[in-house]
Amino acid sequence: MIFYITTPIYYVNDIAHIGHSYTTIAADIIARWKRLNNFDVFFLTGTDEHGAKIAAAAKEKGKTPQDLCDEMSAKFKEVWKLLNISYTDFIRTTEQRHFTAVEKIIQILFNKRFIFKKKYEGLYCVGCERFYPQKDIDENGCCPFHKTKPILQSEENYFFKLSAFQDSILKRITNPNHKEHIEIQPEERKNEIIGKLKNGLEDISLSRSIVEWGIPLPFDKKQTVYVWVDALINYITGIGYPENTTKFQKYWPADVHLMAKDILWFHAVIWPAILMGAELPLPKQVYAHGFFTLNGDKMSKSLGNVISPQELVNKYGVDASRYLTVTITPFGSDGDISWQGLTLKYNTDLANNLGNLVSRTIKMADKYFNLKVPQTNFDLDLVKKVAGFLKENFIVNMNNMQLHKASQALQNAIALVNKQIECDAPWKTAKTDADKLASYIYSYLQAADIIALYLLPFMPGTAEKIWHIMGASGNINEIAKKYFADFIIPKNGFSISKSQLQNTESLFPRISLTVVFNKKRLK
Ligand code: ME8
Repeated sequence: MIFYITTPIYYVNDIAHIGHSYTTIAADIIARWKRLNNFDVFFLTGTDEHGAKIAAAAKEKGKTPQDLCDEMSAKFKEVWKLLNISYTDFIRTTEQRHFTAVEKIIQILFNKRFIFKKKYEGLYCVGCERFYPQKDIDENGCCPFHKTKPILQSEENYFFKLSAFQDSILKRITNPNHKEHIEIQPEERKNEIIGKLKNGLEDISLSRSIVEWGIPLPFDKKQTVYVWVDALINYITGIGYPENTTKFQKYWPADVHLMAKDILWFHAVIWPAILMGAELPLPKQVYAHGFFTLNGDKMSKSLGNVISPQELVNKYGVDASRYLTVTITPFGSDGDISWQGLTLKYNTDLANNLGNLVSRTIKMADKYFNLKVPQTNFDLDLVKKVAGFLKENFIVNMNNMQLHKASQALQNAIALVNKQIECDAPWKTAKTDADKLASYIYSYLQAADIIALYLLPFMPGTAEKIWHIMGASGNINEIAKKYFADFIIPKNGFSISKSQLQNTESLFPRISLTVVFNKKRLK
């Protein structure tokens, strides 16, 4: 079973912020989930390094564009390492392999007469790297996204006959039975795309004569390939196109292109048109999640209100940052975030719910059995309940990219065990029935074990830590793969060691909200 997932390739004019890490962590969670389900996963991310925006950023910093790209793409890689992102490959559009792929695709489109020369005048937003038709400019004459005035540019460019693909794209998006169906998610964003498609498609400029920092057109070296066309092709370069046919055929078409709604149009319309023009299969799904705002404002460096992944990690640790980033808003919808909201969720879900379950179970094992819990008359009821609940509520949501719902199922499963502990009141049983007490605590350990397996995609380090703390036997990843194949509850021996007791305390220390209400950060 093959699974190919991509993130956008990010512009290197700036460093990664929480918006970029949102998409990348989400893709990582899905990639890890698929691996646990025994898929052969290819997970591609990378950096978008050409175009006017990058050239301008380099000039401003007094660097060559290539130096800026080298420096910034290395920074993106560092952030992904920090966040434990398990990508298969990291593509940079300045790599030779990408030049080869772009030249090949452009030449095919040219040979098939989908490219023609035309004089064009239009309003160009460098921030978006695109021309805007007058009707899409806002009432202040600005780009609807960047709120800056686009520049009137007049050029003789090569154009791509996007209009030729209008009907075929519409059919492929709207008809789920089409053999080349592209599923656009979520539904409301699909409807927006359909609406726009029905209004008609205009041909788009495919080259720039005034942008030097790009890939020269194979048939006219005075012009460079428009950065968006260049960028989209990364999805096939990354899996070996055109030179490694075996690898390319193994992974293409992509199962999911993941991104935010800002760039859905490029992925849902322009990319399929390029692929159709080149007679290549279309991606199976394009998923556009929502946009984060911070305390009600668009995040931007100029407003000074950007949350960086490093800041998050400093405050919450790696796994909690992964968890909070992807679960703080419903996946697919826009959402406003704040330090206060993140910390509240940290304390509720991680310190109080998950951390508490692990810590109280281990403490009881220590207090009542000196960490050696006897396996007498072990009752599986609670474990079966937790396992059944997760199987029913977690998996379906993961497979539908409803990450916030899947994580909520996990929280509910943890709460279920915590509630059972309250209800059993083992501290009372301790006075009367040692066998029953052992069976209680053993069942909490077993239930926490199952929870750790499901926690793996979201919090790989924490899941492994919990596994170790509980002294569960075997490699958690291997056991999880087996578990998700047949759902037979692993019968673990627990050999908890004294040294692990401290680790329990440090899993998720509570964070005081006063620390978060740093006046400088809040408006
Ligand atoms: O658009 N909320 O790169 P980019 C949620 N190079 N997600 C956000 C976000 C926010 N506030 N801000 C950014 C480009 N993102 C092109 C892509 S792909 C062939 C070329 C995430 O650096 C989200 O995934 O501007 C969004 O689509 C992407 O970063 C835009 O990254």
